[in-house]
Amino acid sequence: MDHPLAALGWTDWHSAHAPDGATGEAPARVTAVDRGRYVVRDADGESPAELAGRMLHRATSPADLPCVGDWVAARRADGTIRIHGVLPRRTFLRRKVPGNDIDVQMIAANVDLALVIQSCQFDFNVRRLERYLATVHEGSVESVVLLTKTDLVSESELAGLLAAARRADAATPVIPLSNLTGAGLDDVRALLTPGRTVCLLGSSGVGKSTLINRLVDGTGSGVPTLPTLEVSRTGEGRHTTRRRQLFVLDGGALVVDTPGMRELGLLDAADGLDDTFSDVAELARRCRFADCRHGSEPGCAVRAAVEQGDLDDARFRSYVKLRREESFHTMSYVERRRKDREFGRQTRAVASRVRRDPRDRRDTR
Ligand SMILES: Nc1nc2c(ncn2[C@@H]2O[C@H](COP(=O)(O)OP(=O)(O)OP(=O)(O)O)[C@@H](O)[C@H]2O)c(=O)[nH]1
Ligand SMILES: [Mg+2]
Ligand SMILES: [Zn+2]
Repeated sequence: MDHPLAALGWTDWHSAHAPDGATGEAPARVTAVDRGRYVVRDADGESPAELAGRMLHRATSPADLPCVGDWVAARRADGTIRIHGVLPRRTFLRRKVPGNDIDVQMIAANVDLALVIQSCQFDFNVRRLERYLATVHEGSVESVVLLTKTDLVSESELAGLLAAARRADAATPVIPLSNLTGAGLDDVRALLTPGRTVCLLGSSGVGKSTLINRLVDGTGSGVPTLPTLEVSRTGEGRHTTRRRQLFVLDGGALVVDTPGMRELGLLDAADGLDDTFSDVAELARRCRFADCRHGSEPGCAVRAAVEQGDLDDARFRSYVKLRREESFHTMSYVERRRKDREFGRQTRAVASRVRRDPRDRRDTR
């Protein structure tokens, strides 16, 4: 028999990996996060929730706190719901925190399928597509690319864009879509099976919220109509959606709308890159040196492929650039965490000394 929470995306994996909760704790799914306030959903419906103080205290990175799509251990008491822990994440979407800070930010968790969306009209960029797909694959999330606003380009332009998008990752299907005419909508609907969690990703203005509105149109669903821009020719970058949110569609699929992201910094995504650039990774296996950076090393199979025209030069350069960025962020992150841990050790050592010898206390002020 199906788990009672299967309709909300709970799987056998979650049953197998959930730790034994304390009595009175039950799993609930986070559907929205807004400046420290949470909304969770279980079989009884949606309710506001707050973090147990201990959780906030113990978190050492934003990634330790619940994000949309997370399953959490929730406890009801005195009319409020408190979140006592984040249950293991089967999959995740995350990025480097924008700006100079080296830390991870969770975009969503327990996502089965990411719809990576670009608009044919102002937004199309294969290099950015590669970046998004690397992030998605790093978190073990399946991907489909949607090219929206096909109503604004000619058939031959569209054919060119589709071919370019397919080259970003040979294993990821690409669906052309117009929210205006409805062309391609059935192909998207076919992906929305009951209990499947689908997250929409892409720049501001590509039509993410408009698509969700189209999907719930006329079904009498409990999902509210999402704010989008007035129908406009471009609709470029206005950041209409403000927060990530998970909705349950009438057909039973779970959809996460996200605000358009300006930056998608790669952190700890080497496998996701190699997965997306499987053609380059395959060639790299034939380089003379196992740690070849495909620069000036002799016997580099990747550069040889570029020279022979077997590998697109722009794609090669994109790979090298993303690899470099990824390893820089990852190294900085590891270094930062090491310092945090050392600092933690020092403060704990001082604290235990203080407990042993109260005279030491003045030193800790
Ligand atoms: N012509 C055309 N316009 C579209 C299509 N899809 C969306 N739009 C328009 O594009 C604009 C932006 O759409 P939104 O759905 O708000 O975009 P979004 O991706 O949710 O943007 P953020 O919430 O800012 O991240 C609106 O004016 C939509 O009407 C489409 O397929 N064709
Ligand atoms: Mg939106
Ligand atoms: Zn090489």
